[in-house]
Amino acid sequence: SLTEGIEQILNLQAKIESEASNKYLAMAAWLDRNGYENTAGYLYKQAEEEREHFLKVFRYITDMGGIAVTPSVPEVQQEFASLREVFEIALQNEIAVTKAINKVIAKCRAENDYATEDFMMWYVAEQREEEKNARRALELFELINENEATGKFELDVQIAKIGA
Ligand code: OFO
Repeated sequence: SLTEGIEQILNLQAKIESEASNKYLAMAAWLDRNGYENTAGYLYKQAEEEREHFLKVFRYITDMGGIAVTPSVPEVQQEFASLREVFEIALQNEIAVTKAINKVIAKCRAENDYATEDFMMWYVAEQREEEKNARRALELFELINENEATGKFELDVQIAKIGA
């Protein structure tokens, strides 16, 4: 079973994962309509992965006898200044999600909920990977000049390979 505090913070995490999915979806759509079809595909896939992260916490709450609350759907950012800005925001979002996960784990420790702590370790590993990928995407902007004629195209191709 879950304490009230753990149930609450897990529902918050579910909401955060669900929002992460919507944020990637909006980014993917922006990329798509601006000609970046490879990175669009990459972020559509990320959107699906975040949806899975959401469902995984959501179902854990019910599996543990708690009440999983379907999160509301807030507005997300739809417009971006550039390809680079998309990935800068993606990295910031991933860092924020990692912090939220760390808070869940801190709460598990405070309440001696080792089952949930164990469950959350999967997310710790996942975040490590996702932050690394977002950082790698930004590194590519140091290697490929986005202001050169073929730079944007090359970045679109190379960034999309990160997640493959
Ligand atoms: Fe849910 O893995 Fe990133 O945010």
